[in-house]
Amino acid sequence: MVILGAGPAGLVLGNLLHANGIDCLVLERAERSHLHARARAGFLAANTVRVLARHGLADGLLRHGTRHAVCEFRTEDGRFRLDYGTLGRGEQHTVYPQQELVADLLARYLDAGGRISFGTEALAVLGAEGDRPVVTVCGADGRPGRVPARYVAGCDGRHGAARRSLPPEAVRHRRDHGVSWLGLLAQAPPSLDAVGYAVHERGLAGHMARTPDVTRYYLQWERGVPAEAWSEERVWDELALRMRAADHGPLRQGRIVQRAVVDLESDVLEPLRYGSLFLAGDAASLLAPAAAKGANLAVLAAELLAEALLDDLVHGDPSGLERYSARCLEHLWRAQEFSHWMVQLLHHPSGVGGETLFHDALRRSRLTSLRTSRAHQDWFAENYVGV
Ligand code: RFL
Repeated sequence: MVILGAGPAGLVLGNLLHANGIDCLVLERAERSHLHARARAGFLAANTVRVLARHGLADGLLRHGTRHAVCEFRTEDGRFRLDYGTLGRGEQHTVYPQQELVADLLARYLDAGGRISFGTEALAVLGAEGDRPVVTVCGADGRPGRVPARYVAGCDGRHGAARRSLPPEAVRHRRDHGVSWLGLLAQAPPSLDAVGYAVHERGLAGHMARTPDVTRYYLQWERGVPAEAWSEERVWDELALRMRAADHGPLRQGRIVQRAVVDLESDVLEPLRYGSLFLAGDAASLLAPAAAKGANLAVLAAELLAEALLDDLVHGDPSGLERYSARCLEHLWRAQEFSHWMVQLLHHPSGVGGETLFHDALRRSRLTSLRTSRAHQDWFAENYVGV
């Protein structure tokens, strides 16, 4: 079994297969130190924690993660909080930085004797339509190589080799939300005890705790403007303005240690199986980060794929592999639908004229409904924490 990519999807899959006696090789383009430092997600859904705990992969996050169950909306019509841990299914997030999770999964896999080749870039998956595919690679020494496989799991993200190797008939459902964010990591404690979404006429500002000393902020950002364009002072001023700090309390500032522009795009590949090649995680579907779902779906897909592969490789039953794509797509589309709804909730539509006014009034009405309707709040909570 060859797994492309050592992110959450590839490492959960590798751990599950290796623990059940399947020989795996993970090919990872980056060095290990880079994976330990790559800060991305942080909010893990209750089901993600259950999946990881079920397979003994949750020790670190259960020990060091923190529980989170409140979000606060700040809008032109005032402020309201949703205690989503008491709504819907009564589930909470566990906040645990993605790079810590990846470090835990890597350590577990390597300690158990799993094989991984760092600094090795997969270039293409050849012969996926048959049952003896080959992965072409560029090794750490720069030399080309060929790695034969029985099955290949494409867990190498949206720009990986798995996607590039798909046949022309592969369908990519795609949506550009027309919005960009400047994602920031600040060396500063959280400013509020909730996820903060400030919907402002100048654009969204977001606040998400990561650790007691590190906080993620987002600023809606003009597309094409480089991440470094603003000074730290200007960034903090703008965050304070959009988060209405003058009314609701100051932000706890600190050094900005990471900046990246994210264009909000979503896509879904269909199907998720091409002969011996399977897609999981961001390689299968990219989710706009508005609803913090990507890493959660990556873990879920990895478990679904591991179950199907084990049925085939251990019990000789290939029916799970035939069902994998449909099962996974059902979860992906539900998450995409909620994520799309969140994008529309959180941003003023761009443009001028009657159509823009119409969409903006809808957005306001959605926020009112979310503030006042218990049924709507239950729906929100179930989808916000659920995968
Ligand atoms: P990853 O994590 O991108 O890992 C893919 C791995 O593949 C390697 N790779 C290759 N290796 C070999 N050959 C090649 N040709 C290769 N090409 C790539 C890469 O080096 C990498 O190690 O994909 P995976 O496993 O599918 O996991 C997906 C998640 O990382 C992603 O969905 C989340 O980070 C999205 N996301 C969030 N998700 C959440 O569930 N909760 C959150 O709070 C959350 N916050 C975020 C996010 C994503 C963000 N960015 C960067 C868009 C916040 C941000 C800012």
